Amino acid sequence: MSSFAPESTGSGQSDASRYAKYDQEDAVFFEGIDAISFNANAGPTESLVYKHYNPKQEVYGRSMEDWLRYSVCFWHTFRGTGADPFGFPTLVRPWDDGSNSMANAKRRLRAAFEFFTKLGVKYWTFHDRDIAPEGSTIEETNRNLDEIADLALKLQEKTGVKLLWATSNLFAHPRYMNGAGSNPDARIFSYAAAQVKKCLEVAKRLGAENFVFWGGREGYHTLLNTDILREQNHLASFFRMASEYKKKIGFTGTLLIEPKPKEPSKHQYDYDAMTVIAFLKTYGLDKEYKLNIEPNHTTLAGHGYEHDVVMASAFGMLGSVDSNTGSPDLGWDTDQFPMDIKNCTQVMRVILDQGGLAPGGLNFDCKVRRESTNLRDMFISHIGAMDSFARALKCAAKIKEEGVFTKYVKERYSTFDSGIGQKIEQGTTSFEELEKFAMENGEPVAVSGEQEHCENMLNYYV
Ligand code: XUL
Ligand code: CO
Repeated sequence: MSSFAPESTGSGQSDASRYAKYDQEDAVFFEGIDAISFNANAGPTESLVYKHYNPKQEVYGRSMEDWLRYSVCFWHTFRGTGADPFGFPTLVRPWDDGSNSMANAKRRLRAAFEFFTKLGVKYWTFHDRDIAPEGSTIEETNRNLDEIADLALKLQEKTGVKLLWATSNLFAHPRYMNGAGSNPDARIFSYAAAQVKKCLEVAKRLGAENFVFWGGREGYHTLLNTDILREQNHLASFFRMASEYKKKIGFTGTLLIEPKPKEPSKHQYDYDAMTVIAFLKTYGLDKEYKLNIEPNHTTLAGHGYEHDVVMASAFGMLGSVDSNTGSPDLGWDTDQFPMDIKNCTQVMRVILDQGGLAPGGLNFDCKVRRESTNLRDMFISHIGAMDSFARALKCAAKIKEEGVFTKYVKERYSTFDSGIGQKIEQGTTSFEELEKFAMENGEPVAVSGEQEHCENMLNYYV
């Protein structure tokens, strides 16, 4: 929320009748926008149509919708206001009175399910506090969440839209300013545990296929006041208890940790994929958790777009993807819709290689720009991103089918397939034997890495 902006969003007008029509069960929120269809021949100015995403079309042995498992996030698309540190909200939705009331929460949820349905997306994601207002006690907050979950369940059953994942917002409320699971105060640690406990129960009730932890405030701003070892020990205990409680209530969704190096904290413990994998292995939690990778976080960590997706998958830990992008010329989390086919293709290559993402998916943790103020921009942005990944799926499938990279990379490591290389891989040699081998064979000829050749090959497919 902006330091200049008022607390509430929307018009601030208290005329209840303006919103009353949206309280009806059969209310229409996106008038004039029909279900989005596929037309491969649509022209460049036609934006409310899929030109590549054809859900039932088979690609590389499965339907597009099976490979892609698209999901819309509730927080950006139905709680985003366009407010930034310099300006007021710009995204005023006709059904949203800007209040934190239960009636407003229900209107937003109904609008969301109409949106998912018209877009043709089968999954959604939310934070507990996106969908239901916080009360003045834990009991009141939980009652609010249960009442909204009742409606969510009804809407899920009516539309067939499913919950990809739920998560607890452990970063927005002032109580969490110094963290949740890594907070220096045990009373706040306990409060966060109570919040996650409830959210796991709700996730189970709504059939969530995963549950995400993103630790925006699990980190530090200065080392001068921070015991980093105790904080990470506590965080590991938090994750251990979450996993124990998941099993206790019979929730079968996968637990996922979403790495991010910084923002809002100066340094976040879940810095990037390899840091989280090392953390999980250090604390013996690597069988209980996988990773939800967001490429905009990867680039904030100073890596290339697909780096963390590749790393997590290589170690069997890629659970889901928050498929967005940053702006490489900016240094923060812009959460833009992914429109770069080459980046998307690199991600889809990994997903095909590991045989799919299920029970994870491609969740659009993306927001329209604060200048994109039309209701139709909500659709156009998602359609553009879905078409980008559908195109990427086709490119990646062709790359896999023709196998040029597989062959090229295999050949590059072929000295490890037999002889001394095979012994190295099998762990059956020693420095003494390797020294003897090196002396007998003389100076090895260095082989070109041929990066430009590889880049040309990629360009051929994209
Ligand atoms: C923040 C972010 C979150 C998580 C869920 O950068 O990506 O929205 O995805 O808390
Ligand atoms: Co995210």
